[in-house]
Amino acid sequence: MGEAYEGYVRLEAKVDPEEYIIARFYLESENVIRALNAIAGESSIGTWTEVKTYKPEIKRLGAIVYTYEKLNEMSAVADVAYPLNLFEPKNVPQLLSDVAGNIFGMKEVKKLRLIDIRFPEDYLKEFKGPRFGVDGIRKLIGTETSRRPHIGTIVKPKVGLGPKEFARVAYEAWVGGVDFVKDDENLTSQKFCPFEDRVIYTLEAMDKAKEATGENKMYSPNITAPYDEMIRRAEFVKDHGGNIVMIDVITVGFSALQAFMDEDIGLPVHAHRAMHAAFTRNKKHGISMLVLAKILRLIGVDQLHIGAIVGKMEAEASEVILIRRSLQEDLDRSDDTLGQRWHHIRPVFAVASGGLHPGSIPAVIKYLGKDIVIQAGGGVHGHPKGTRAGAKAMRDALEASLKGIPLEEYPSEELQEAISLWGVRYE
Ligand code: CAP
Ligand code: MG
Repeated sequence: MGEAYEGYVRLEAKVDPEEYIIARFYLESENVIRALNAIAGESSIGTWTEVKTYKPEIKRLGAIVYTYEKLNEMSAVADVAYPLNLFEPKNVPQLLSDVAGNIFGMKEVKKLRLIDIRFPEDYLKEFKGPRFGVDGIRKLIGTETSRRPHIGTIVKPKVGLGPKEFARVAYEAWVGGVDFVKDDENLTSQKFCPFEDRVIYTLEAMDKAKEATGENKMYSPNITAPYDEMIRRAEFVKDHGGNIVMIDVITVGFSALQAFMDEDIGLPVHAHRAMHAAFTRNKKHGISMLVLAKILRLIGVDQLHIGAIVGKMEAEASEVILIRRSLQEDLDRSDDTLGQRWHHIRPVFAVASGGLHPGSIPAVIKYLGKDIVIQAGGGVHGHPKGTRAGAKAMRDALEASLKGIPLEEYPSEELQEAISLWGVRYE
């Protein structure tokens, strides 16, 4: 080991999962064993040839392929153990440069997908995880006892409304019955809707909506920007009485996200995952959403988009269910994963979004349970009677679903109109 790409496949090795970070890969290669050696070598201590600078004691930092299963002559699933000393504590960019770095581009592999990752307690302990998480956000809305799903909307059109129009639409949605209003991922601070104006008007509208409904509400402005500006925007939201912010967590980058969390600004973070599908979607190459979700829980986002199963975005039910579980539960190996115990790291509120409408709610709850924010943009503002009616239809659909009443039988004009337009999904 350490000498070119050889000696990393060690099926006899005893691997204590508390002493390694373990990564599970799917790979395709003309020579599976050579590829496994290349993957473990390049992602730890090796390179393509022997080097004169190598010292035997460096071997202890080498990754170990301790189990693999060939699916056919040219593909396999393998578990690779990375000694903890290979990693700098609490440095997610470094973690990814290691286990998800050069290896995706090596000639030895035709395809490579990081399917799963498992962190031992020693690695987890440096991270704080979500400061609010499921229970913290439930406290803000007042659903600690009912434990019902939260209903949200994204103001639509995605961009184009001015600050006052935006605030008016948000008000209509809150009064209609949603708990949570958010900016879209591509709305930040464009000329037609400057961030500060939008936040001021929308938080004023939120106060009025709280008074009108007697309910707590949340507004999540999108603070995505270069780092310093992101901090400035978060402080601005806080100073104006805001109670959550949204970040496009992939496009801002892991370094910015980690640093932002360490500022401990005191607001929960709604994580939008725009761009994730560039590397999560291909089932044979890239990084799975499960891995991404585990990393984001570690870094500490409080709400995370996971896919809606019955919506407009590609999402396989079994995968989305597993992602939801990994955000909120400990997993063990019988789940056909590497397992994960989360210790002190709090659960994350999962978010189902993308192409949803009132009629989607029974299916979303069936698949994803109640610790979920169910969001609809088009499915609220596209209601024939407008935003307030769309929001009411969402809330009525939630009530009906929680009471086990078929939506078609629920006495709500707004809901019935929504169903005639978009239908109902029970699964
Ligand atoms: C939903 C949404 C979200 C998607 C992204 C949108 O709007 O705001 O960005 O949910 O996908 O713009 O599409 P609609 P995901 O309700 O109008 O579809 O949640 O899977 O990351
Ligand atoms: Mg969006």
